[in-house]
Amino acid sequence: MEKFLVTGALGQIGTELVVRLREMYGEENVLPTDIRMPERGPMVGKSFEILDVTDKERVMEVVEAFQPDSILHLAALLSATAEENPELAWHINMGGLFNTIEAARIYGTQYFTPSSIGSFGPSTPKDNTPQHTLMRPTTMYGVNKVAGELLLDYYYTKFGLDTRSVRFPGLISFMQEPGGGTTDYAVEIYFDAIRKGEYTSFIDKGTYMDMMFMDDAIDAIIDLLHADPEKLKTRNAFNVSAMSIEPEMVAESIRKHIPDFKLNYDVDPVRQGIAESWPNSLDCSEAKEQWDFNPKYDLDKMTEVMLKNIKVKVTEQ
Ligand code: AKB
Repeated sequence: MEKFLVTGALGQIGTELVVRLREMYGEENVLPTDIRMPERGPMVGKSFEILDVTDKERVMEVVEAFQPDSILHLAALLSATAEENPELAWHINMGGLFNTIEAARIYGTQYFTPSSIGSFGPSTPKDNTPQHTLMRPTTMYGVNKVAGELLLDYYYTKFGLDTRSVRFPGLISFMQEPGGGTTDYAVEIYFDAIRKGEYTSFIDKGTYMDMMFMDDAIDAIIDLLHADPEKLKTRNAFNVSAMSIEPEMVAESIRKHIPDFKLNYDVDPVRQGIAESWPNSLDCSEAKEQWDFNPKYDLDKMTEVMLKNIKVKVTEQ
């Protein structure tokens, strides 16, 4: 049975990825790690390691002890937090990536880490952004993501490391709210729709960004990890997305279930600036051609699942 080590396991992606991997491969074959122990949720009381990815010695120790087949490195600061503290972002995002990819090289594991739409910048073509194009981001997060993509290519070419990655758009989930991202409005809006019947968006009307429901994101990671290596020509990161949306479109979709839902705006100039430097929509054809990327959720289907599950969550609280 394959074994997976996950860093940043208590984050938005890790929370759902660990559950899915454990369902597929068994609890003993998936080791979640993070800088703190889980206090609630499905990881409580199961095997878990405290791991600060900037501590190289400890990264090596945990990898050596668990002997994973794949390292899934998720620990990172998101775009808005990284912009508030660029030095810390460099330390965590680049330090963590370097230590974990080195561990993958030394212990001969497969390596996955997500890139992002944040790797693009204002000079990138905005619509149907190609897989291979200008990448000159103007945020620290974007600089980290481009450097990360280049490292994945470097380790693949120089050391033959089995590197795999995707450029994730905003990820939308009800299990774990994100923190510090530019696309977070698209998650908050659903929680506030249930809790308050209204939402004040920090991203302006008409600002299009790519998004994807978390189920599709988890499928994408697992499918890419198992894709035939012979067919993978892209080793830095594949464009992936399920929808290109802006706040009014999400509000309209919510109103199909909550007709009185109100959307207000109080635009945050920092996050708005970041959003405007990112693409409106991505061309995902290489992911479709090389490993059959095929997201299942469009906006309305996602809205239905989000509202239903958040309602249950909020009622139980
Ligand atoms: C963020 O907004 O920072 C992330 C991302 C798109 O990488 N969700």
